Amino acid sequence: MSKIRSANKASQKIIEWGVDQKIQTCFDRAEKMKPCPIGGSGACCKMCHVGPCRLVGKNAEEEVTGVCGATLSTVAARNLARMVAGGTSAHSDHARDMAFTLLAVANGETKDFQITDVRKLYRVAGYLNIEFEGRPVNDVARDVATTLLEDFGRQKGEINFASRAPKKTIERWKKWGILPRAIDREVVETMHRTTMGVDHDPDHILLHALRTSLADGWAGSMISTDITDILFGTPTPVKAEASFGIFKEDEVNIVVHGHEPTLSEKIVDVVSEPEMIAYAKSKGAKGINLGGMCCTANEVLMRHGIPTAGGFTNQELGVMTGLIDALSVDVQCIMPAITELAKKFHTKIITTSEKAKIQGAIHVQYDEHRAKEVAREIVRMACDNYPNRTTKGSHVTDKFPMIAGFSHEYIEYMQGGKYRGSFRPLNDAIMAGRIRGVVGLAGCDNPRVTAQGIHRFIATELIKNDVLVVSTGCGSAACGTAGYLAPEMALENAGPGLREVCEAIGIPPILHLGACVDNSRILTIASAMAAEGGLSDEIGGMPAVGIAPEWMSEKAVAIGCYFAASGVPVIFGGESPVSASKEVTRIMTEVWFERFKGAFHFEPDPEKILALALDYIDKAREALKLKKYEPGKFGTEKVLMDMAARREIEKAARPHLGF
Ligand code: MSK
Repeated sequence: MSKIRSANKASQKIIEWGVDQKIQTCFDRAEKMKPCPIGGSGACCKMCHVGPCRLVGKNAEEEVTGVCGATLSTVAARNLARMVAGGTSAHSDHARDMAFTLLAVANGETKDFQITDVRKLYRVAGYLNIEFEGRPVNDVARDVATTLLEDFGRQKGEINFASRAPKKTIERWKKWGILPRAIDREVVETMHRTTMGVDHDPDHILLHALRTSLADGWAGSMISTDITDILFGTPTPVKAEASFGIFKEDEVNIVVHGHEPTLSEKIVDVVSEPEMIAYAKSKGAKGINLGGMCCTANEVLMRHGIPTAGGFTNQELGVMTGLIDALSVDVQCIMPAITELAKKFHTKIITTSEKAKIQGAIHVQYDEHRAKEVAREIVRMACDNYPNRTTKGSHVTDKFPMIAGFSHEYIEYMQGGKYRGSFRPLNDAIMAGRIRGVVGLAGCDNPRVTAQGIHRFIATELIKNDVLVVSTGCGSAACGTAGYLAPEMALENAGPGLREVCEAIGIPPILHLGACVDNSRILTIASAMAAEGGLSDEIGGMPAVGIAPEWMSEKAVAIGCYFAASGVPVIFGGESPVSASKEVTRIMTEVWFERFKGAFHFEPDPEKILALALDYIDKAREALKLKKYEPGKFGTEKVLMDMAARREIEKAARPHLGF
């Protein structure tokens, strides 16, 4: 029996098969490649070629500096700020492409995309003070795209969507000078400030890291989420399946992997075209089966119920099933190792973004002006490759049913229907102690721990403790591939208060909100809860916590920072990338909490992550003078309106709606 490297049984089976076959994966590489303790703790400075300097030793914080005199706290703060800049760039460059696609649609430059959700377009136009009544839809879309594109390059002023935050939250940002001007402006300034010989005050550096991260959360990520909803539809609950059993032995299996939804949306469209199916059949397959991986999976899962094979650590294992005929990748979280691995099987790895090529992959250039044509080319390549499939591979059949598709709009709707939707019932349930608090469970899965295992442990323990979990990214994949995103399975574990609320509305206690850019939905939900009243009147002070127990990406660090700056205490698993500096650790936990009511902790012990999260939630309840949480003992407020009652009201209001 080999070591348990993934908590996902299907993943573990494939890993064990790989060990027998002497096939190397990220799990083997993680074991061989021990993290550098100096870089890993934030104590390595390689900003210039006087160094690199290693600020190590017993009293390094007090006694050691780099050749230029930079202290350990300066170095650690600079390293963290650069991670934030990297993460913000990734989410926001994705958002830029979405804005250009919307502009191309509005200008009639592409026939392959349309505006699917006009209501959402109008909602976003409303946030931007763009007139929409009585105007042609494309004119409104053009104004929305153009206005949002200003959020990238504006030199002075404020990002547009900052106004969606609660007033008090905005006041804190202004007081501490961290309200972002524009995405590119803040990222460039981070790179400038952290280059050799510029900003040396760790607190000052970290404040700018927060400003940059806010440009991610309240601009880049929020822009991406909103435009994706406008173009492809705002998600509503949808049934799907998860894990490697989604692959079909007798069909052409195509997997979309990465983050950007534009090409994958078109692949979704073309796989059901009769000519494509006929083409697959001409190659001996019974049809075409589309699945996803990582966050591109989350995008097409949320809107179309396309099944997911899982998150980050499942990508190589997917290839090792021997069943994937084409793996089409776009950007972010794609391991370059997949091309070497694919040589052992028949899988074609296809890169599609002009920003991302991998040696050994076939490159098919995506172009939004001929998106369907590109999608068809990829599907044909997969079909052509089907006859090359051998029996080689670890064919696991496990799969789990799941429900995804919980946009913030749907969460509002499910609490009262189309005409009475609000966050009142959720706030009431929290006030009464039926729901103890809310946790955003986000972030990657990681081969340095038992992959997916900490997500699953934390998710189960939280719902047992009556904490509602909203999840995104590979955190959702870890829950989905365990069967936790099915109402029945998860409800067996939920505490009595949470179970009652979930049963009344017919939802799982873990709500899949989407891809990692969709953490912006959590900001919108928190703002709506603040506006609803009865809890905190700002995001800070809510009984809410963010947890990323297996994070690995710079994007996760940017997310952690924008939650902290918005007022949410955040706990990440694994070793701290700033552990070398007590001062930086103190600023990110104590000082940020005093200023923003948010904090950023790193805690490798899953039990301690859980205890710290519950402690934050209980202390927030106490500060808000809410009923003390006691399992099974609730206040007397009304139970949420159930689905049947909601339908009755809506039928009476508009019989043609047909909900
Ligand atoms: S894909 S950033 S491993 S969540 Fe968004 Fe997953 Fe983390 Fe990539």
